[in-house]
Amino acid sequence: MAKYNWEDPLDLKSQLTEEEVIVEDVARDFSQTKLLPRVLDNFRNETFDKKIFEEMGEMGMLGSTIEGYGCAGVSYVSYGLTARQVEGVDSGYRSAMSVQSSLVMHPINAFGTEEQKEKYLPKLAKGKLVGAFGLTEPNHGSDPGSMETTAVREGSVYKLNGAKTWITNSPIADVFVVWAKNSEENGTIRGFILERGMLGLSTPKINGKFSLRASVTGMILMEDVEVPVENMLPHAKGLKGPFSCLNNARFGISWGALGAAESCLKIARNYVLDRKQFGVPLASFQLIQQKLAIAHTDIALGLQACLRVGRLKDEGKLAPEMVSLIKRNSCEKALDISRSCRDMLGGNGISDEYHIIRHLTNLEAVKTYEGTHDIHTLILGRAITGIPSFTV
Ligand code: TGC
Ligand code: FAD
Repeated sequence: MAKYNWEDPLDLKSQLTEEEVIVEDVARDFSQTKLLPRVLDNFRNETFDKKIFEEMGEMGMLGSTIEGYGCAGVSYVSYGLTARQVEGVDSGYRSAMSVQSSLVMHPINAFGTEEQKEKYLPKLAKGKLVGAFGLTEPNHGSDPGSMETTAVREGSVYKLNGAKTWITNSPIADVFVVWAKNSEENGTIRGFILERGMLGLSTPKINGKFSLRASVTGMILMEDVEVPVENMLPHAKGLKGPFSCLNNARFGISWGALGAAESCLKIARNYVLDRKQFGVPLASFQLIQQKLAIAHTDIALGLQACLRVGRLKDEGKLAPEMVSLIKRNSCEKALDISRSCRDMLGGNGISDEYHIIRHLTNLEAVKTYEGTHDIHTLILGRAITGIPSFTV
């Protein structure tokens, strides 16, 4: 009979390849030694240390699934395990990594020319360049198909006009993958690579977030920005382009959110074993044990689902709805877990010294970005019934 290991109840580790175990160990070590010591300061002061990109680059954590161009070329399961470890420290750091890897490097690799790949990918992989992804607009979040940003061809350039908002990394980014409607093609959505310094481009920071304070978020404002025609991504046409990037990022979030939940559970478990009320440790009470058991079960089942989807993705058998299923489940469960772990710490639960409240407020945004919880519900509803219910 096997012995039950509460830290890995369904023996996830035994289902990983040797390479995946090593990748996760490296990511865990990096996250605990390089990220954890910074997080309280970054979160309290709403700052982000740009050096983190170079440090992640040195560890092969940026664009890690890409083959060549200085990237590690590991499996999507490895990418998920890395997100799990990074988000175990803070969702904001995972955000920075996800955007660079899935939303900037992936579209350049999948839809770009050889020249674009050679120009941008090696520097993005090393964290020498920082990227941002502009899809959401002030008037169009869940419905990016209605975007207003335009690209108008004038000789050797496209002129871009419009505004993108809630853009991770934008105030510190060097390179921007921006989606716009191309007037030459009846408003077909196309991706363009913009660079900091282009005239008419500005990236104001959004201040005052109560969530993801260790990640920098801003806008991308474009007023007649002249983008050379060779900066258009030639192999992405229509919404499929940005949506296929979202499949990768949402997959990483599914693992990451559960990484944050695992951290909350570990902190709460230690706390209730130590803290005594009514003469006994809190961990002796049945109501406390029930909270731990629910969190523990949801994490174990959620991780198994992420692993299954990762294996299918690596085998080229992924349907995008599978990603909606795990993104929706992981974020909802992680948020519930963070709330019940916060509760187990009583008053101390609201202090950032104990970390759980930070994860909790982060997970509010994680549940919203990359498709809100309800949008993923509707994607699954459409798949089940065949009836799209996004509009009346
Ligand atoms: P719909 O008609 O369903 O589809 C339009 C075209 O796109 C194709 N498609 C996909 N392709 C690949 N992967 C997917 N997941 C796809 N989903 C759809 C589809 O086949 C179709 O292709 P074609 O050839 O027939 O034209 O589109 P719709 O306009 O009805 O929209 C449906 C809806 C609501 C599900 C979609 O718009 C949606 O997912 N909305 C949510 C928006 C969103 O997720 N935004 C994320 C912004 S980026 C971000 O949040 C980064 S945070 C990062 C961080 O900090 O970690
Ligand atoms: P809305 O679309 O206005 O939704 C508001 C509410 O209405 C939600 O509850 C939603 O579920 C609901 N709703 C909307 N449509 C329907 C419907 N059809 N049926 C039922 N309910 C509906 N975007 C980027 O492009 N790049 C980034 O890097 C990026 N980073 C982000 C970082 C942060 C910290 C945050 C908070 C957001 C980021 N986003 C980014 C934007 C994010 O993707 C959007 O916030 C998200 O898609 C939701 O859009 P919205 O905020 O406009 O909300």
